[in-house]
Amino acid sequence: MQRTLILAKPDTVCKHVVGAVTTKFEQVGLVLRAMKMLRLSAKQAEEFYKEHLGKPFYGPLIKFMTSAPIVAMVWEGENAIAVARSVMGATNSTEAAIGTIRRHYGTDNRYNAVHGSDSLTSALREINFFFKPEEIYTYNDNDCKRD
Ligand code: IDP
Ligand code: MG
Repeated sequence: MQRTLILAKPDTVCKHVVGAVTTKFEQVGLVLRAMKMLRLSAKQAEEFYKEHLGKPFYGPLIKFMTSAPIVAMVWEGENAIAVARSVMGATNSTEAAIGTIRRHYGTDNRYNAVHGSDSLTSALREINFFFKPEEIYTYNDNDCKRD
């Protein structure tokens, strides 16, 4: 089983579509293991996106990511990283495939609704960035069956 870190970005929160976005991941069979709302500080956003330091979109990206709260989530499943990226669609919302989250809820290549880890290494780093081990929940479907 693989885990991936997903962020509902500030545009998703401000448009009140966190639920709709979350549903998309549930619909492809991924399982929610952790979730929290928070507002990134500039320092946190800079650290999170440090691989993009020096690129022209870095400054505006930090401004966008700190403009309102986000919702961080850990989703788990077979090939969770690739599955989540495929549900999300391409970085530029206008080029994302029809039916994807970014095509539906994003606006352009910055305001693109969601973040998703792009590799196993990033997923590990990004999950640890937002969650302590005890904030990630393992459970199975039978745990909440009626007696
Ligand atoms: P990804 O989110 O699809 O993995 P990355 O290349 O890792 O895309 O870029 C991180 C984020 O930076 C994107 O999700 C988007 O918000 C923003 N971004 C990427 N490329 C551009 C661009 O060319 N213009 C403006 N913003 C961009
Ligand atoms: Mg990326």
